[in-house]
Amino acid sequence: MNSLPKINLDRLQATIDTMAGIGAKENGGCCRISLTDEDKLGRDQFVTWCREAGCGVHVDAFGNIFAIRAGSRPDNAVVLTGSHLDTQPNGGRLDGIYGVLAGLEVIRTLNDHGVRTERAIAVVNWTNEEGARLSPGLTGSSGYAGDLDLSLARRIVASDGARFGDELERIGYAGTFSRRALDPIAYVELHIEQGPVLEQHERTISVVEGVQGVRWYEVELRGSDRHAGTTPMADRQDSFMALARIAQSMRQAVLAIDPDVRFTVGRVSVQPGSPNTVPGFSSFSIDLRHQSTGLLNRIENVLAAKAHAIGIEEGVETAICRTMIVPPIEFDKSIVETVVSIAQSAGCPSMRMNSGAMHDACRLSKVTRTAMIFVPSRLGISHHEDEWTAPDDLEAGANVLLRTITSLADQTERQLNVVAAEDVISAHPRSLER
Ligand code: HGY
Ligand code: MN
Ligand code: MN
Repeated sequence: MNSLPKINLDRLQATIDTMAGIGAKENGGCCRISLTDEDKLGRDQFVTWCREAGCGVHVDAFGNIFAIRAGSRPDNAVVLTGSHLDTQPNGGRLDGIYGVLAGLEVIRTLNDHGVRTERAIAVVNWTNEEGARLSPGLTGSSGYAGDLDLSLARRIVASDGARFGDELERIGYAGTFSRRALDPIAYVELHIEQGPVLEQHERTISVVEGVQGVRWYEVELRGSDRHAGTTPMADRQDSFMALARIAQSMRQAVLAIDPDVRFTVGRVSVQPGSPNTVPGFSSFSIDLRHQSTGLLNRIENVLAAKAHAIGIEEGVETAICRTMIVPPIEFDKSIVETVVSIAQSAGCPSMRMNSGAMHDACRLSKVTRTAMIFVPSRLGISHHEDEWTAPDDLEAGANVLLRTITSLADQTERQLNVVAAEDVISAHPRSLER
């Protein structure tokens, strides 16, 4: 394994820079929101690079792009890696992109050195991981894993009124590749941490053991439009004032249950949006995260109760709807141990951790052995243009990915199962539940 080649950092960085130029923002970040014109340009560039690297490129009905480097065995049991090329509105240049382009760099490196793996290696760009415009996120990976019907996905409406299915066709990425044509024996996703833990612990690599649970909600408040000057304050059904009270009281209640919960209101709509009309309709999104399903269930009831009670006080009708659920995930123990030993043998200071961010890997873990590798994020900043990771860390992460992927691509099914069975016996059970 030590004789394996190393990735080319200059090439990886140049590739990331070129991708960051598509949808570039003034402060070094990137806006390449899923299924926009910029997303199409980013996808086209990725496809060009993959073809130049000798890969077969395929697109499925969710717009997921698979670039496949053939192995020496004729079956379709590939080792899959990748992430997402779509960004947040004020996104960085690494969130998701690093994992996709490091996967491409693995293939380029194997090509440079004429390394043939037994199994094929595939790099995937999942559609709409972020869900910034078309909510919920993880759309492509959810569809691939069988968690989301194509007909439902195609009807997802963007915040600007566009539909997922129409937009996918518009940018030319509604494909026909069948999931059955690709049978991954493992999925390994490389990502930036997006939080401060690795930097605080002065480690280069995180071997990710699991991901906390995530739930998204939409809350709708219906009052009545009225004149702002003539309607006495006591006679109003002001949807925005109800919204403000509900959001505040939800946050207070959630933090009283557990200060470790993450509660975010990231999108608010107030209608009709005129300064001199009392707004009759308002809505807002909630992103809620924690490691315990039981606690998330409890909080969900509290959120519904708060909305209902304050809605009555304010004279508005309330409706709360859960739009996404990603349960807490534990990754495959055998691959986690493989990554631990590869990071050790590569001399990378590493640690195990759970992910605060959600990832396509959460969905993939339902259908194949899955694990993730993190590298540090400067000051833990992400979903911000200042997102940055030191070049040495980008290089270390990509080299650990290279070794992990090639190791899995050359293991037989029996070897994989033996490792898994040994782990079941020796591992200390570590529940994500509290
Ligand atoms: O929401 C998330 O955690 C991810 O960055 N999309
Ligand atoms: Mn991401
Ligand atoms: Mn993100």
